Amino acid sequence: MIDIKKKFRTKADKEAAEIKMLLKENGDRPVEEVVVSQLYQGMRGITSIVSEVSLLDPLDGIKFRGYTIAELQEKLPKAQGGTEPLPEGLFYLMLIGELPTEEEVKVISKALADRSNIPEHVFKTIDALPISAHPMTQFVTGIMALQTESLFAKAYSEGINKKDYWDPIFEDALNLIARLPYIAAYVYSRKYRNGAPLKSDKSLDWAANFALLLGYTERDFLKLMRLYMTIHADHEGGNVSAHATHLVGSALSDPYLSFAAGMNGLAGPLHGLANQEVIKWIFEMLKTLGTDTPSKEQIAQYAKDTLASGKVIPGYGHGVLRNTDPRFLAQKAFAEANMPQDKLVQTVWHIFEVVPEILAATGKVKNPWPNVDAHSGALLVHFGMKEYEFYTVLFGVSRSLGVMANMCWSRALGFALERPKSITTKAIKQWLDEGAKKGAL
Ligand code: NMX
Ligand code: MLT
Repeated sequence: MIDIKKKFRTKADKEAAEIKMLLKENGDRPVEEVVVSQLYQGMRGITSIVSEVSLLDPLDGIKFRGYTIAELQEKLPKAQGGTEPLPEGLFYLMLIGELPTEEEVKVISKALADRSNIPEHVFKTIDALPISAHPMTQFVTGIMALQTESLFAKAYSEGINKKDYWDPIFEDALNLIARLPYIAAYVYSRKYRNGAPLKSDKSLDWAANFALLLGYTERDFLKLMRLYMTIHADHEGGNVSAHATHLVGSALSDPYLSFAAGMNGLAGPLHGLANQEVIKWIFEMLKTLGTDTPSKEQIAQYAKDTLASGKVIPGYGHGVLRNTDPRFLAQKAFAEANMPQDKLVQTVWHIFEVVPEILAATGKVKNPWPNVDAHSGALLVHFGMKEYEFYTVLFGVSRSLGVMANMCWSRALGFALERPKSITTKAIKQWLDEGAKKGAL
């Protein structure tokens, strides 16, 4: 681990020097034009954040340090006898910027296993919530309770030099990633398994141990968890969970506080909660239609009725993507290989065949194609995890890999407090009037 940390510092020093030069030579150059409508449309398309660990292409989807998901599936180390990449390897790639060796992945797996102890008060804090509390509420409460362990917060209160911020941030990031599966599994057991004690095996890789903690031992479920934890890890810096983590972190809030903020964003139905909404929508459809094998015509009518009642079709559309999400396709390929006859999975595929055309016909939906959330639930249901309110917690555990790697970079590069300018409609009108008078607009 010491070597990986040193490697990170060396890479960060080099990059910091390059950024300094880039700013010296190009700091005044305009990036792009921002039009008035973008201010009212969630800043869509405004390039304004630097995140080094992944980049989203509207057509090709996410690339982690330049590698697509298909490339990661081929190039990242796998568990013995496994078919899917180890998410620890992706974390290494995001952190260091190079593909890891099997040995380096083992070092990360072991470091995470060694750091997974959780103080008792965290569980007691979760226990103070009613069982009925949403799993995301319980998960975030656990993360907040764990903030007592922040090494960065301690170091800051003791007067750490700003040049050294990255070091306790790095340690906190690793500790948090190591501990999250235990908090998530505790919430799952508490809410759905009568508080059955958690079983773990620290010799396993991070995702496989997480599966075990959740009480799932089937080999194919372990494979699914490795895939799931890899594909949900990051989606460049502007999505709500990554951006919220980054924003809060820019105030030098520690990784626990920052990640909790990101998770509160992930818990929204237009973002990560969409994975529960998808399965809920499908289950309601099956119930309404009285069948578990709806025809494409029935699905099409149900989708049209959903739109007519002023609701979104969950799992479809995206703020940046303009094509079928490769994360959807990776899950589809997993299902084709492992459960092609599953009725629910087939329904997901039939929805994929009919919904894009219906959304495109509205004339307003910019991306009628499925996103990552359209497929994930059906895979989980196949293995018996039907408690769909828990799905966003799984997404959150995976997202820690990307946002924590990014946070290490942000502090190592000394990124500034994020504080964009806001404006009133009155001020915009004034500016437009003055521009028109001067003939400038
Ligand atoms: N079903 C119905 N209407 C939609 C959908 C959809 N799946 N997607 C977009 N629209 C509507 C959208 O509500 C907006 O309507 P209005 O003008 O009446 O406000 C219009 O189409 C234009 O929206 P877009 O510019 O295409 O999408 P935007 O960038 O604003 O929003 C999402 C992106 C992801 C929020 C949107 O597509 C959506 O609500 N999808 C369903 C929820 C979902 O699957 N979210 C998960 C995203 C992935 N993730 O994990 O975070
Ligand atoms: C994500 O994985 O964060 C989602 O696809 C949302 C996004 O990128 O905006």
